[in-house]
Amino acid sequence: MSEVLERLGVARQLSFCQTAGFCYFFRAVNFLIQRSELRDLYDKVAAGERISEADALRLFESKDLNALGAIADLARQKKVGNRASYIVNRYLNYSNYCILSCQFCSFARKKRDADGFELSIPQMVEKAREALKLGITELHIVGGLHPSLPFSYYTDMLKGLKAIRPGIHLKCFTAVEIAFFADTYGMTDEAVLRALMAAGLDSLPGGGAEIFAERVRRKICHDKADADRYLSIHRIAHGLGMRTNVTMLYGHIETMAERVDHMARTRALQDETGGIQAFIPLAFHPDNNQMRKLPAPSASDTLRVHAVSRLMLDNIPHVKAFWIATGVEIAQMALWFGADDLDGTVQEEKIYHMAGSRTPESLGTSDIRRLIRAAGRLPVERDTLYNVVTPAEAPDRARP
Ligand code: V47
Repeated sequence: MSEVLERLGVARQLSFCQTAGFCYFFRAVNFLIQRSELRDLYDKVAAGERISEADALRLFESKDLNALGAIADLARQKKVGNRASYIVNRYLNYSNYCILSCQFCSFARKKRDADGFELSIPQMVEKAREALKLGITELHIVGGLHPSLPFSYYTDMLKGLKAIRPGIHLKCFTAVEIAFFADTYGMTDEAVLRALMAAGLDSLPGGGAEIFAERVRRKICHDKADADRYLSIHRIAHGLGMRTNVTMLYGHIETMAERVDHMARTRALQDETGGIQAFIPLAFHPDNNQMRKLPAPSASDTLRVHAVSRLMLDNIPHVKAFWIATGVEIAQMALWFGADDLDGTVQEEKIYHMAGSRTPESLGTSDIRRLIRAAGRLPVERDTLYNVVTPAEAPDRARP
């Protein structure tokens, strides 16, 4: 057993009592797995073999949530050991005006709506300046597909933000926004990415993926860039040296097979480029949108999605639990179901809160570190590229 703990990189940090506790824990897991219908998949993952799409479907359909969690936790441990990361970041939306009409969206507004907004570049810069005082290392910036802003708005915004702090990481614009810029301003997707990178763009967030299956896209976001275009833009971004994330919006009309298909398409792109840093399951929120008759996904479904993501996406380094989407408590539990990262301090969030999220809009670093420790993990503050900013040994007090 001590060999196993050594391999997982935790033995040196444990007292004798903790080591004994771990031994009992591993025996209990072993007991549970030996009796599970998923035992062959545990053996497969333990041997470092890739699970198939049929295996992933079986995992989704299994009632044995404990065994699924144990298998995903094994895969997570092999990747990152006992650490769980978080980032000190700020979300910013430049506008909620959008020409699309996605059925699940509670954020988008038309120009005629009284509660539409768009921020000027000085307003964006001011919000970023305030956030920098709180120690953020990343700005995550997205908006709707705005009907009339010129392309220079986006490049000037990036330049303005870099001018305040050249080292700040700008993770901005989903692949859907990139496709829209290309179509609107008569540019190729690559030319858009190159122009934005020259202005300061560092990486792409994962939004806009929803569910890749055409059947679902036709019903919930028929006028949005399709899956091939989304994946192609990520492929181009990777070719230009950028890292990206991929998301999956789950818990609405998609089937289990469509979830697996979404993960399989993501895995295939990652085999090709290696440029995806994190996969982020996003729990559907039904308030104030056209799919409000659907229930929100259950806690067990959320845990299952994180676990299967970890197991299917063996080539993606991180699975992020976005606590604003899952709820804080379930995000913490997801750390035992394959997730190794909690995003983030956030500070201001509109997309989920307009759709009914009841979480706070922000978590302090001390809160996140305590959540991670209480889940039995070592909290590590990371930057966008997963370099360590604050190690686990640092005291759990808030940064200025
Ligand atoms: O693309 C919109 C989703 C996404 C709803 O890359 C909804 O690090 C649930 O992409 N219920 C935006 N989801 C958020 C996003 C994200 C979040 C955290 C981290 C990262 C990252 C990216 O939110 C949209 C859409 O898929 N969304 N409306 C809703 N009612």
